[in-house]
Amino acid sequence: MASITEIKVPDIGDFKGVDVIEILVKPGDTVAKEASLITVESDKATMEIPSPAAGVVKELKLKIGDKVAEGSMILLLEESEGEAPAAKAADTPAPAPAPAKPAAASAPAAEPAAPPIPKPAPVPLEPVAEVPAFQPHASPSVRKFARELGADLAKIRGSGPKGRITQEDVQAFVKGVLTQAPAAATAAPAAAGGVPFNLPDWPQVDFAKFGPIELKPLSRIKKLSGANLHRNWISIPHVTQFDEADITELEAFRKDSGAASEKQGFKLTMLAFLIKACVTALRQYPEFNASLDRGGENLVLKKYFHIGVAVDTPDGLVVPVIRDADRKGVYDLARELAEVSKLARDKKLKPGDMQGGTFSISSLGGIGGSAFTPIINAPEVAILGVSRSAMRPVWAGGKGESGQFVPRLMLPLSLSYDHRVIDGASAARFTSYLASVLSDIRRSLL
Ligand code: CAO
Repeated sequence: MASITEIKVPDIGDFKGVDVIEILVKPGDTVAKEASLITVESDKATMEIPSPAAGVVKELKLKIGDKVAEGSMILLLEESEGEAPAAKAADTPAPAPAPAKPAAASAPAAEPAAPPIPKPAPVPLEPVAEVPAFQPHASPSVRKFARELGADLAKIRGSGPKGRITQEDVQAFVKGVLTQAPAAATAAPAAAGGVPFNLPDWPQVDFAKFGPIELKPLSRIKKLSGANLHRNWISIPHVTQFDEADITELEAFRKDSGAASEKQGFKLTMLAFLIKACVTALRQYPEFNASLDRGGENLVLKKYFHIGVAVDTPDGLVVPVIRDADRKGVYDLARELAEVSKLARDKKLKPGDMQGGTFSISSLGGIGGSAFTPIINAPEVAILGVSRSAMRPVWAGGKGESGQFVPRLMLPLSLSYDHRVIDGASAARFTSYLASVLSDIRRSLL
Protein backbone atom coordinates (compact mmCIF):
# COMPACT_ATOMS: atom_id res chain seq x y z
CA MET A 1 0.00 0.00 0.00
CA ALA A 2 1.21 3.49 -0.79
CA SER A 3 2.63 5.35 2.17
CA ILE A 4 3.15 9.03 2.83
CA THR A 5 6.76 9.94 3.52
CA GLU A 6 8.17 13.20 4.76
CA ILE A 7 10.97 14.22 2.42
CA LYS A 8 13.54 16.32 4.19
CA VAL A 9 16.70 18.11 3.18
CA PRO A 10 19.45 15.53 3.46
CA ASP A 11 22.99 16.10 4.51
CA ILE A 12 24.25 18.93 2.34
CA GLY A 13 27.69 19.19 3.76
CA ASP A 14 28.68 22.45 5.34
CA PHE A 15 25.74 24.41 3.98
CA LYS A 16 23.35 25.82 6.57
CA GLY A 17 20.54 28.32 6.11
CA VAL A 18 20.73 28.14 2.32
CA ASP A 19 18.06 29.79 0.17
CA VAL A 20 15.45 27.84 -1.71
CA ILE A 21 15.61 29.47 -5.14
CA GLU A 22 13.44 27.12 -7.16
CA ILE A 23 10.71 24.61 -6.51
CA LEU A 24 10.68 22.18 -9.37
CA VAL A 25 7.56 20.18 -8.49
CA LYS A 26 4.02 20.91 -7.37
CA PRO A 27 1.34 18.91 -5.57
CA GLY A 28 -0.02 16.17 -7.83
CA ASP A 29 3.23 15.77 -9.79
CA THR A 30 4.56 12.26 -10.22
CA VAL A 31 8.27 12.22 -9.60
CA ALA A 32 10.81 9.58 -10.41
CA LYS A 33 13.49 8.57 -7.98
CA GLU A 34 16.43 11.01 -8.26
CA ALA A 35 14.26 13.63 -9.99
CA SER A 36 15.11 17.12 -8.74
CA LEU A 37 12.66 18.56 -6.22
CA ILE A 38 14.09 21.93 -5.28
CA THR A 39 17.16 24.05 -5.94
CA VAL A 40 19.01 25.61 -3.05
CA GLU A 41 21.75 28.17 -3.25
CA SER A 42 24.51 29.16 -0.92
CA ASP A 43 27.20 31.78 -1.45
CA LYS A 44 29.32 29.24 -3.21
CA ALA A 45 27.12 26.74 -4.98
CA THR A 46 23.72 25.99 -6.36
CA MET A 47 22.40 22.48 -5.76
CA GLU A 48 19.38 20.53 -6.78
CA ILE A 49 17.98 18.19 -4.19
CA PRO A 50 16.81 14.93 -5.72
CA SER A 51 13.90 12.82 -4.63
CA PRO A 52 15.00 9.75 -2.71
CA ALA A 53 12.01 7.80 -4.04
CA ALA A 54 9.44 7.70 -6.78
CA GLY A 55 5.91 8.79 -5.97
CA VAL A 56 3.33 11.54 -6.12
CA VAL A 57 3.85 14.91 -4.43
CA LYS A 58 1.05 15.38 -1.88
CA GLU A 59 2.02 18.63 -0.23
CA LEU A 60 4.85 21.17 -0.43
CA LYS A 61 6.26 22.24 2.89
CA LEU A 62 8.40 25.18 1.79
CA LYS A 63 8.39 28.11 -0.60
CA ILE A 64 10.89 30.08 -2.65
CA GLY A 65 13.01 32.26 -0.40
CA ASP A 66 12.84 29.94 2.60
CA LYS A 67 16.13 29.14 4.26
CA VAL A 68 16.79 25.47 4.78
CA ALA A 69 19.38 23.20 6.34
CA GLU A 70 19.74 19.50 6.82
CA GLY A 71 16.47 18.07 8.14
CA SER A 72 14.19 20.88 6.87
CA MET A 73 10.96 19.46 5.52
CA ILE A 74 10.59 19.70 1.72
CA LEU A 75 7.35 17.90 0.94
CA LEU A 76 5.08 14.94 1.61
CA LEU A 77 5.44 12.18 -0.95
CA GLU A 78 3.04 9.36 -1.54
CA GLU A 79 5.48 6.72 -2.56
CA SER A 80 4.89 4.35 -5.40
CA GLU A 81 4.61 0.79 -4.21
CA GLY A 82 7.92 -0.94 -3.74
CA GLU A 83 9.79 2.31 -3.31
CA ALA A 84 9.34 2.94 0.37
CA PRO A 85 12.63 1.61 1.59
CA ALA A 86 14.70 3.90 -0.57
CA ALA A 87 12.71 6.87 0.61
CA LYS A 88 13.28 5.95 4.19
CA ALA A 89 16.95 5.95 3.50
CA ALA A 90 16.81 9.53 2.35
CA ASP A 91 14.65 10.52 5.21
CA THR A 92 17.16 9.22 7.67
CA PRO A 93 19.68 11.88 8.47
CA ALA A 94 23.23 10.84 7.98
CA PRO A 95 25.08 10.21 11.21
CA ALA A 96 27.99 12.33 10.19
CA PRO A 97 27.91 15.15 7.70
CA ALA A 98 29.69 14.47 4.47
CA PRO A 99 30.74 17.11 2.03
CA ALA A 100 28.73 17.49 -1.15
CA LYS A 101 30.32 15.44 -3.85
CA PRO A 102 30.45 15.67 -7.60
CA ALA A 103 28.16 13.45 -9.65
CA ALA A 104 30.73 10.71 -10.19
CA ALA A 105 31.12 10.27 -6.47
CA SER A 106 27.48 9.66 -5.69
CA ALA A 107 26.42 7.29 -2.93
CA PRO A 108 27.08 3.67 -3.58
CA ALA A 109 24.24 1.42 -4.67
CA ALA A 110 22.72 -0.93 -2.13
CA GLU A 111 24.70 -4.09 -1.59
CA PRO A 112 22.78 -7.22 -2.57
CA ALA A 113 23.15 -8.93 0.81
CA ALA A 114 22.06 -5.94 2.84
CA PRO A 115 18.45 -5.00 3.57
CA PRO A 116 16.86 -2.81 0.87
CA ILE A 117 17.80 0.36 2.75
CA PRO A 118 20.99 1.30 0.92
CA LYS A 119 22.73 2.65 3.99
CA PRO A 120 22.42 5.77 6.06
CA ALA A 121 24.65 7.70 3.74
CA PRO A 122 23.79 11.23 2.71
CA VAL A 123 21.72 11.52 -0.42
CA PRO A 124 24.17 12.30 -3.15
CA LEU A 125 24.18 16.01 -3.71
CA GLU A 126 25.83 17.55 -6.65
CA PRO A 127 27.18 21.03 -6.42
CA VAL A 128 26.28 21.13 -10.07
CA ALA A 129 26.68 24.82 -10.53
CA GLU A 130 29.62 26.23 -8.71
CA VAL A 131 29.50 29.94 -9.42
CA PRO A 132 32.97 31.19 -10.12
CA ALA A 133 33.61 34.87 -10.52
CA PHE A 134 33.00 35.19 -14.25
CA GLN A 135 30.17 32.69 -14.64
CA PRO A 136 26.58 33.66 -15.30
CA HIS A 137 24.49 33.07 -12.24
CA ALA A 138 21.75 30.47 -12.84
CA SER A 139 20.35 27.36 -11.24
CA PRO A 140 21.06 23.93 -12.73
CA SER A 141 17.57 23.57 -14.15
CA VAL A 142 17.80 26.98 -15.84
CA ARG A 143 21.22 26.02 -17.18
CA LYS A 144 19.74 22.83 -18.55
CA PHE A 145 16.82 24.75 -20.05
CA ALA A 146 19.24 27.22 -21.70
CA ARG A 147 21.41 24.36 -22.97
CA GLU A 148 18.41 22.66 -24.55
CA LEU A 149 17.51 25.87 -26.39
CA GLY A 150 21.12 26.60 -27.30
CA ALA A 151 21.02 29.92 -25.42
CA ASP A 152 24.35 31.27 -24.20
CA LEU A 153 23.90 32.25 -20.55
CA ALA A 154 26.82 34.66 -20.80
CA LYS A 155 24.66 36.85 -23.07
CA ILE A 156 21.65 36.92 -20.77
CA ARG A 157 21.07 39.52 -18.08
CA GLY A 158 19.52 37.95 -14.98
CA SER A 159 16.49 39.61 -13.46
CA GLY A 160 16.28 37.34 -10.41
CA PRO A 161 17.62 38.02 -6.95
CA LYS A 162 21.36 38.80 -7.01
CA GLY A 163 21.17 39.02 -10.80
CA ARG A 164 20.30 35.35 -11.13
CA ILE A 165 19.13 34.28 -14.58
CA THR A 166 15.61 32.86 -14.43
CA GLN A 167 13.78 30.62 -16.86
CA GLU A 168 11.76 33.69 -17.98
CA ASP A 169 15.01 35.54 -18.76
CA VAL A 170 16.10 32.66 -21.00
CA GLN A 171 12.70 32.62 -22.70
CA ALA A 172 12.78 36.39 -23.24
CA PHE A 173 16.32 36.17 -24.63
CA VAL A 174 15.40 33.39 -27.05
CA LYS A 175 12.26 35.25 -28.17
CA GLY A 176 14.34 38.36 -28.73
CA VAL A 177 16.86 36.43 -30.81
CA LEU A 178 14.11 34.77 -32.83
CA THR A 179 12.36 38.02 -33.68
CA GLN A 180 15.52 39.95 -34.41
CA ALA A 181 17.85 37.15 -35.47
CA PRO A 182 18.78 38.43 -38.92
CA ALA A 183 19.80 41.78 -37.47
CA ALA A 184 21.88 40.35 -34.68
CA ALA A 185 23.57 37.74 -36.77
CA THR A 186 24.27 39.87 -39.76
CA ALA A 187 24.19 43.53 -38.96
CA ALA A 188 26.40 42.84 -35.97
CA PRO A 189 29.07 40.47 -37.18
CA ALA A 190 31.50 41.52 -34.47
CA ALA A 191 29.15 40.66 -31.65
CA ALA A 192 27.82 37.55 -33.37
CA GLY A 193 31.37 36.45 -34.03
CA GLY A 194 31.77 36.12 -30.33
CA VAL A 195 34.20 38.85 -29.38
CA PRO A 196 34.35 38.09 -25.69
CA PHE A 197 33.18 40.71 -23.26
CA ASN A 198 35.45 39.70 -20.45
CA LEU A 199 33.79 41.88 -17.90
CA PRO A 200 33.91 41.53 -14.15
CA ASP A 201 30.93 39.89 -12.52
CA TRP A 202 27.90 42.09 -11.88
CA PRO A 203 28.23 43.52 -8.36
CA GLN A 204 26.11 41.43 -6.02
CA VAL A 205 24.97 43.68 -3.26
CA ASP A 206 22.59 42.81 -0.48
CA PHE A 207 20.69 46.10 -0.73
CA ALA A 208 18.56 45.23 2.30
CA LYS A 209 21.70 45.62 4.41
CA PHE A 210 21.61 49.36 3.78
CA GLY A 211 17.90 50.08 4.17
CA PRO A 212 14.40 48.88 3.39
CA ILE A 213 13.80 47.57 -0.12
CA GLU A 214 10.96 46.18 -2.21
CA LEU A 215 11.18 43.79 -5.15
CA LYS A 216 9.20 44.71 -8.25
CA PRO A 217 9.32 42.18 -11.09
CA LEU A 218 10.00 43.66 -14.54
CA SER A 219 7.04 43.62 -16.91
CA ARG A 220 7.06 41.24 -19.87
CA ILE A 221 7.51 44.19 -22.24
CA LYS A 222 10.48 45.48 -20.25
CA LYS A 223 12.14 42.07 -20.28
CA LEU A 224 11.68 41.68 -24.02
CA SER A 225 12.59 45.22 -24.98
CA GLY A 226 15.45 45.22 -22.47
CA ALA A 227 17.10 42.24 -24.17
CA ASN A 228 16.74 43.88 -27.57
CA LEU A 229 17.97 47.28 -26.38
CA HIS A 230 20.95 45.64 -24.74
CA ARG A 231 21.82 43.76 -27.91
CA ASN A 232 21.47 46.88 -30.06
CA TRP A 233 23.53 48.97 -27.65
CA ILE A 234 26.47 46.59 -27.55
CA SER A 235 26.43 45.47 -31.18
CA ILE A 236 25.88 48.74 -33.05
CA PRO A 237 28.52 51.48 -32.91
CA HIS A 238 26.23 54.37 -32.02
CA VAL A 239 27.02 58.02 -32.54
CA THR A 240 24.49 60.75 -31.74
CA GLN A 241 24.35 63.99 -33.71
CA PHE A 242 22.67 66.90 -31.95
CA ASP A 243 21.01 69.78 -33.74
CA GLU A 244 18.07 72.12 -33.39
CA ALA A 245 15.31 73.26 -35.67
CA ASP A 246 13.55 76.61 -35.68
CA ILE A 247 9.88 75.61 -35.50
CA THR A 248 8.43 79.05 -34.75
CA GLU A 249 6.36 79.16 -37.92
CA LEU A 250 5.54 75.47 -37.85
CA GLU A 251 4.16 75.68 -34.33
CA ALA A 252 2.01 78.69 -35.28
CA PHE A 253 0.74 76.80 -38.32
CA ARG A 254 0.02 73.70 -36.18
CA LYS A 255 -1.99 75.74 -33.71
CA ASP A 256 -3.95 77.45 -36.51
CA SER A 257 -4.74 74.13 -38.15
CA GLY A 258 -5.51 72.22 -34.96
CA ALA A 259 -9.20 73.17 -34.69
CA ALA A 260 -10.21 70.98 -37.64
CA SER A 261 -8.65 67.85 -36.16
CA GLU A 262 -10.00 68.52 -32.69
CA LYS A 263 -13.51 68.58 -34.13
CA GLN A 264 -12.83 65.05 -35.34
CA GLY A 265 -11.54 63.98 -31.93
CA PHE A 266 -7.77 63.92 -32.34
CA LYS A 267 -4.90 66.38 -31.84
CA LEU A 268 -2.75 67.66 -34.69
CA THR A 269 0.50 66.87 -32.90
CA MET A 270 4.01 68.06 -33.62
CA LEU A 271 4.92 64.41 -34.06
CA ALA A 272 2.76 64.16 -37.18
CA PHE A 273 4.75 67.01 -38.74
CA LEU A 274 7.99 65.39 -37.62
CA ILE A 275 7.08 62.15 -39.37
CA LYS A 276 6.31 64.10 -42.55
CA ALA A 277 9.58 66.04 -42.32
CA CYS A 278 11.59 62.87 -41.63
CA VAL A 279 10.16 61.19 -44.72
CA THR A 280 11.32 64.18 -46.77
CA ALA A 281 14.81 63.92 -45.26
CA LEU A 282 14.88 60.13 -45.73
CA ARG A 283 14.07 60.55 -49.41
CA GLN A 284 16.97 62.99 -49.68
CA TYR A 285 19.37 60.70 -47.74
CA PRO A 286 18.30 57.13 -48.56
CA GLU A 287 21.03 55.43 -46.51
CA PHE A 288 19.10 56.45 -43.39
CA ASN A 289 16.08 54.45 -44.62
CA ALA A 290 18.07 51.24 -44.92
CA SER A 291 19.41 48.11 -43.22
CA LEU A 292 22.55 46.04 -43.54
CA ASP A 293 21.94 42.76 -45.36
CA ARG A 294 22.56 39.32 -43.85
CA GLY A 295 26.25 39.25 -44.63
CA GLY A 296 26.73 42.81 -43.41
CA GLU A 297 28.26 43.72 -46.79
CA ASN A 298 25.41 45.48 -48.58
CA LEU A 299 22.99 48.17 -47.66
CA VAL A 300 19.35 47.34 -48.35
CA LEU A 301 17.80 50.66 -49.38
CA LYS A 302 14.07 50.61 -48.79
CA LYS A 303 11.70 52.33 -51.17
CA TYR A 304 8.93 52.44 -48.61
CA PHE A 305 8.69 54.66 -45.54
CA HIS A 306 7.37 52.89 -42.47
CA ILE A 307 8.10 55.05 -39.43
CA GLY A 308 8.30 53.53 -35.94
CA VAL A 309 7.15 55.76 -33.08
CA ALA A 310 8.25 55.03 -29.52
CA VAL A 311 5.25 55.02 -27.21
CA ASP A 312 5.61 55.09 -23.48
CA THR A 313 3.10 52.76 -21.77
CA PRO A 314 2.73 51.86 -18.08
CA ASP A 315 4.32 48.47 -18.89
CA GLY A 316 7.24 49.85 -20.87
CA LEU A 317 8.27 51.08 -24.27
CA VAL A 318 6.69 49.82 -27.50
CA VAL A 319 7.33 50.97 -31.05
CA PRO A 320 4.29 50.70 -33.34
CA VAL A 321 4.95 51.42 -37.00
CA ILE A 322 3.10 53.96 -39.13
CA ARG A 323 3.11 52.41 -42.58
CA ASP A 324 3.57 54.27 -45.86
CA ALA A 325 3.99 57.60 -44.10
CA ASP A 326 5.02 59.14 -47.43
CA ARG A 327 1.52 58.58 -48.78
CA LYS A 328 -0.31 60.14 -45.84
CA GLY A 329 -1.05 63.74 -44.98
CA VAL A 330 -0.38 65.24 -41.56
CA TYR A 331 -4.02 64.91 -40.51
CA ASP A 332 -4.01 61.19 -41.38
CA LEU A 333 -0.71 60.76 -39.57
CA ALA A 334 -2.01 62.57 -36.49
CA ARG A 335 -5.18 60.46 -36.43
CA GLU A 336 -3.21 57.23 -36.84
CA LEU A 337 -0.76 58.30 -34.13
CA ALA A 338 -3.63 58.83 -31.70
CA GLU A 339 -5.03 55.41 -32.61
CA VAL A 340 -1.78 53.46 -32.25
CA SER A 341 -0.80 55.21 -29.00
CA LYS A 342 -4.18 54.22 -27.56
CA LEU A 343 -3.81 50.65 -28.80
CA ALA A 344 -0.33 50.56 -27.26
CA ARG A 345 -1.52 51.81 -23.90
CA ASP A 346 -4.49 49.41 -23.94
CA LYS A 347 -2.06 46.54 -24.73
CA LYS A 348 -3.91 45.82 -27.94
CA LEU A 349 -1.08 46.14 -30.46
CA LYS A 350 -0.45 43.00 -32.50
CA PRO A 351 3.11 41.87 -33.24
CA GLY A 352 2.62 42.85 -36.91
CA ASP A 353 1.86 46.43 -35.84
CA MET A 354 5.44 46.71 -34.60
CA GLN A 355 7.24 45.18 -37.57
CA GLY A 356 8.66 46.47 -40.82
CA GLY A 357 9.84 49.87 -39.59
CA THR A 358 12.48 51.65 -41.66
CA PHE A 359 13.32 54.54 -39.29
CA SER A 360 12.13 55.46 -35.80
CA ILE A 361 11.25 58.59 -33.88
CA SER A 362 11.33 58.83 -30.12
CA SER A 363 9.73 62.00 -28.83
CA LEU A 364 10.19 63.08 -25.24
CA GLY A 365 9.09 66.60 -26.15
CA GLY A 366 5.84 66.33 -24.21
CA ILE A 367 7.80 65.47 -21.06
CA GLY A 368 10.98 67.53 -21.00
CA GLY A 369 14.73 67.49 -21.43
CA SER A 370 17.04 69.16 -23.89
CA ALA A 371 18.79 66.17 -25.54
CA PHE A 372 19.25 62.42 -25.20
CA THR A 373 20.92 59.51 -26.96
CA PRO A 374 18.26 57.14 -28.32
CA ILE A 375 19.19 53.52 -29.03
CA ILE A 376 18.82 52.39 -32.63
CA ASN A 377 15.95 50.00 -33.27
CA ALA A 378 17.79 47.27 -35.23
CA PRO A 379 17.78 46.40 -38.07
CA GLU A 380 17.17 50.08 -38.75
CA VAL A 381 20.27 52.26 -38.94
CA ALA A 382 19.09 55.49 -37.36
CA ILE A 383 16.62 56.92 -34.88
CA LEU A 384 15.59 60.50 -34.23
CA GLY A 385 15.17 61.67 -30.65
CA VAL A 386 13.11 64.82 -30.13
CA SER A 387 13.23 66.87 -26.95
CA ARG A 388 11.17 69.75 -25.61
CA SER A 389 11.06 72.88 -27.72
CA ALA A 390 11.82 76.18 -26.02
CA MET A 391 11.94 79.86 -26.87
CA ARG A 392 15.55 80.95 -27.28
CA PRO A 393 17.31 84.12 -28.31
CA VAL A 394 18.64 83.56 -31.81
CA TRP A 395 21.02 85.98 -33.49
CA ALA A 396 19.14 87.54 -36.35
CA GLY A 397 22.21 88.94 -38.04
CA GLY A 398 23.30 92.46 -38.70
CA LYS A 399 26.46 94.15 -37.60
CA GLY A 400 27.22 96.22 -34.53
CA GLU A 401 24.24 97.86 -32.91
CA SER A 402 21.98 97.03 -35.83
CA GLY A 403 22.33 93.31 -35.07
CA GLN A 404 19.90 91.71 -32.67
CA PHE A 405 18.68 88.57 -30.97
CA VAL A 406 15.15 87.50 -31.73
CA PRO A 407 13.02 85.01 -29.79
CA ARG A 408 12.56 81.78 -31.77
CA LEU A 409 10.99 78.45 -30.83
CA MET A 410 13.80 75.90 -31.13
CA LEU A 411 13.28 72.14 -31.23
CA PRO A 412 16.23 69.96 -30.07
CA LEU A 413 17.01 66.97 -32.28
CA SER A 414 19.19 63.98 -31.30
CA LEU A 415 19.92 61.62 -34.17
CA SER A 416 21.61 58.32 -33.25
CA TYR A 417 23.07 56.48 -36.22
CA ASP A 418 24.95 53.28 -36.98
CA HIS A 419 28.46 54.45 -37.74
CA ARG A 420 29.19 51.35 -39.83
CA VAL A 421 26.65 52.60 -42.31
CA ILE A 422 26.53 56.36 -41.88
CA ASP A 423 29.41 58.82 -41.68
CA GLY A 424 29.39 61.75 -39.28
CA ALA A 425 29.27 64.20 -42.19
CA SER A 426 26.15 62.52 -43.60
CA ALA A 427 24.50 62.64 -40.19
CA ALA A 428 25.23 66.36 -39.85
CA ARG A 429 23.82 66.92 -43.36
CA PHE A 430 20.74 64.89 -42.49
CA THR A 431 19.91 66.83 -39.32
CA SER A 432 20.66 70.19 -40.99
CA TYR A 433 18.36 69.28 -43.83
CA LEU A 434 15.69 68.03 -41.44
CA ALA A 435 15.94 71.27 -39.46
CA SER A 436 15.53 73.27 -42.66
CA VAL A 437 12.44 71.25 -43.60
CA LEU A 438 10.94 71.81 -40.15
CA SER A 439 11.66 75.52 -40.28
CA ASP A 440 9.86 75.71 -43.61
CA ILE A 441 7.47 72.78 -43.81
CA ARG A 442 6.58 73.74 -47.40
CA ARG A 443 9.78 71.94 -48.34
CA SER A 444 8.15 68.63 -47.46
CA LEU A 445 5.65 69.29 -50.23
CA LEU A 446 8.38 69.61 -52.83
N1 CAO B 1 8.22 70.37 -27.35
C1 CAO B 1 7.35 70.98 -26.53
N2 CAO B 1 6.14 70.50 -26.27
C2 CAO B 1 5.79 69.34 -26.87
C3 CAO B 1 6.65 68.65 -27.75
C4 CAO B 1 7.91 69.23 -27.99
N3 CAO B 1 8.80 68.63 -28.79
N4 CAO B 1 6.02 67.55 -28.18
C5 CAO B 1 4.83 67.53 -27.60
N5 CAO B 1 4.68 68.62 -26.81
C6 CAO B 1 3.54 68.95 -25.99
C7 CAO B 1 2.29 68.96 -26.82
O1 CAO B 1 2.07 70.19 -27.44
C8 CAO B 1 1.25 68.65 -25.79
O2 CAO B 1 0.95 69.79 -25.08
P1 CAO B 1 -0.58 70.18 -24.77
O3 CAO B 1 -1.07 69.07 -23.89
O4 CAO B 1 -0.47 71.50 -24.11
O5 CAO B 1 -1.27 70.19 -26.08
C9 CAO B 1 1.97 67.71 -24.83
O6 CAO B 1 3.36 67.96 -25.03
C10 CAO B 1 1.68 66.25 -25.07
O7 CAO B 1 1.96 65.97 -26.37
P2 CAO B 1 1.08 65.01 -27.26
O8 CAO B 1 -0.10 64.52 -26.51
O9 CAO B 1 0.87 65.67 -28.54
O10 CAO B 1 1.99 63.78 -27.42
P3 CAO B 1 3.19 63.65 -28.42
O11 CAO B 1 2.69 63.71 -29.82
O12 CAO B 1 4.30 64.53 -28.06
O13 CAO B 1 3.69 62.18 -28.10
C11 CAO B 1 3.76 59.88 -27.86
C12 CAO B 1 2.93 61.04 -28.34
C13 CAO B 1 2.98 58.62 -28.10
C14 CAO B 1 5.07 59.83 -28.61
C15 CAO B 1 4.06 60.12 -26.37
O14 CAO B 1 2.87 60.03 -25.65
C16 CAO B 1 5.06 59.19 -25.78
O15 CAO B 1 4.76 58.05 -25.43
N6 CAO B 1 6.31 59.71 -25.60
C17 CAO B 1 7.36 58.98 -24.95
C18 CAO B 1 8.20 58.21 -25.93
C19 CAO B 1 9.38 57.61 -25.20
O16 CAO B 1 9.27 57.13 -24.09
N7 CAO B 1 10.53 57.69 -25.82
C20 CAO B 1 11.74 57.30 -25.15
C21 CAO B 1 12.30 56.13 -25.78
S1 CAO B 1 13.92 55.91 -25.28
O17 CAO B 1 14.66 55.83 -26.68
